[in-house]
Amino acid sequence: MLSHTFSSSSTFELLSRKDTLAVIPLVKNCEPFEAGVIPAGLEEASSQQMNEVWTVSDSVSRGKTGKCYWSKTSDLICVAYWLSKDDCGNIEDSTQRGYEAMLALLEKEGFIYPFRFWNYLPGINVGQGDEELYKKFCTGRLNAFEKSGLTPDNFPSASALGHHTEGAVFYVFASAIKPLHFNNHHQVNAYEYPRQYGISSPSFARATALTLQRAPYLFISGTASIIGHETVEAGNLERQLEVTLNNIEHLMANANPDNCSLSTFKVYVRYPEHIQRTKDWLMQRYPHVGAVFTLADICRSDLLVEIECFCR
Ligand code: 3EB
Repeated sequence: MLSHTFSSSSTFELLSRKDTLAVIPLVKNCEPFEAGVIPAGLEEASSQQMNEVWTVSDSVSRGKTGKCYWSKTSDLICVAYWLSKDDCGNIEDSTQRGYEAMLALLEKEGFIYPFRFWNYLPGINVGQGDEELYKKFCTGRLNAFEKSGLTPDNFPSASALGHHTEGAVFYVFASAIKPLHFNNHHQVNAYEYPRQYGISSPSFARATALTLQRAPYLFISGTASIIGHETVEAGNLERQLEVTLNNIEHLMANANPDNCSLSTFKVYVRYPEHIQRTKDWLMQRYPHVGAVFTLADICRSDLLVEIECFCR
């Protein structure tokens, strides 16, 4: 059983539990510390002490191989890889190297199916046109996927956000059994976005389903106010929330083979002044879904909010 919870307990206490796969403290630093903890540079929106916790029912082993920090059970591995401030000076090459290292470790450990990636980068919207940092990250990621033989129909679900500190982190969940990836019929497949969004399209699926030890899960990628390939409702927070949740509901209805239910939201809000309105909007409509709110830059500068989901 995999579960995703939010806890204000200390990171050390959470890590001391044998069934903790990963703790993601929502803190400003983005650097490795010890296997199983992933400081990702993302701040909790109201500066509360908060950790995201992924818990399993087996006992977890943890370790470090080269620059990869990992934790695993018999059917699931989590691997994290950090870039230093200097590495981020050449984000394209550093991303490619990082992804290659993670994919090589997955292969070596026998978890050959990456199914969910998170990417947190500094200055994600810095640079004009094709020079934007996010777009260079996309090229590095695609190069690594192509070198490893991963084709678009096998691209995993993902989120890619900007934090406000130095360094970057990528982390991935991977399985030994093949997951099922889905797209959203109301959106152009991300890996087929037209040229105007960059030299290399973003390499991710909209949602990924998999069953571990007979329990089904659905991971929904970071989802935003995009229809077709275009941002809609630029400048309007509530309408962007509506389109975003319509996209999520479409995936719940059409990309959800085991009929999982929404369990948690991880919400990324660009502007601090939008936090309360975002919380109010979601609390009114989804009171039973656990949610954590972070301040982050979304990879298109006209997007105000992005939401990812874990369903079980
Ligand atoms: C979008 O739908 C919004 O590059 O890994 C969402 C989720 C977005 C993942 C990624 C980007 C990524 O295009 C942005």
